[in-house]
Amino acid sequence: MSHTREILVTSALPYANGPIHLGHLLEYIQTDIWVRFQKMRGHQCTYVCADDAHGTAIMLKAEQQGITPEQLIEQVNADHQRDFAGFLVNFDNYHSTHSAENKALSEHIYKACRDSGHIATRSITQAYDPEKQLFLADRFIKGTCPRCKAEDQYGDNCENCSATYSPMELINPRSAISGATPVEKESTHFFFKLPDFQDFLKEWTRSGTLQPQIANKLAEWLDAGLQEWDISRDAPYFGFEIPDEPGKYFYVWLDAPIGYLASFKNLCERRSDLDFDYYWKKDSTAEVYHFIGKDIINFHALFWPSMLTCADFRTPSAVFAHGFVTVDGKKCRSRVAPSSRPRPIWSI
Ligand code: B3M
Ligand code: ZN
Repeated sequence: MSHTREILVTSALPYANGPIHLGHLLEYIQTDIWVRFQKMRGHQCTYVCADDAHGTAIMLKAEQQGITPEQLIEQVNADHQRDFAGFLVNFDNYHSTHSAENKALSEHIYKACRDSGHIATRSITQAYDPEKQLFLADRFIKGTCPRCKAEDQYGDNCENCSATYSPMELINPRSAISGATPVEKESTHFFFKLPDFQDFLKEWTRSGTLQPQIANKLAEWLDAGLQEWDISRDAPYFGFEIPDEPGKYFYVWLDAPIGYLASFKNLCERRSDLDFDYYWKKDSTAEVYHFIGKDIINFHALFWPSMLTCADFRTPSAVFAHGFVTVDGKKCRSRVAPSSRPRPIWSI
């Protein structure tokens, strides 16, 4: 069959630390309908996805269950694929970010950013769990709010009085993992120099790639000035080690969108009618669309096009952002709930 357009479509990659819920399904079913429509029109339309398999939450959950992270992500991948099949979400490929393709592509993109001068290195101070020997992200620290004295609040904001603070300002801060009192500790981190892409992004976000409401929201950030993005995490971490930097790992959000490329590459290896380089070369006439939730627009419309540009890949044709499923006006285990929202460690 002859086709007139070549279209690659993705949905956000679900975290490999829990089951698919209603909020996820909104997005996959929406994308699936769009893909089916394009296929029915006779276009070559390819829908890829993958599990987002890295990060501290996955490492800790595997530990709790007494299994390796590799075992955990394999089980969750099987569950996810079963549930998607049950809802007839028809991916052309479902892969994992913990894959050989993703490792190679992440290293390639990182090196392109580094070698063109867009990676900075500096020492930062963070909270550290001396018992567990682990740097603690804000959501893994709890204590009493310094303002209203509400107990059991997370490290970055108070759910009672909405105060925002740094975790070490909490009264009686403790690690949500071990209960130990965190100490401050320095380590070297790697940063992607997002401000270098300010002009490019001002142009790109207004070039028809985004819904106007989304472009307006991004314009607020772009006008306020962009910050460098911390792309590294210290061992122990479940992810890919940074090339030439032993003990340092890519932050999960660095290799997550690269998972779109990796899943497509994995498919291209078995499909002679699909050419990875043709789809992803600069100025390709193929089209690339990402369906995502509005909470992760910064990753897809700021960091992602900048990183792709650095590595001489094309940028997405458009990013389609949707809102949240609500029941009686409340987020119903919406897409951010199970993983990226602060939650106590015992219910991760
Ligand atoms: N796993 C978070 C989320 O589902 C993250 C998406 C990755 S998309 C590259 O909201
Ligand atoms: Zn408070």
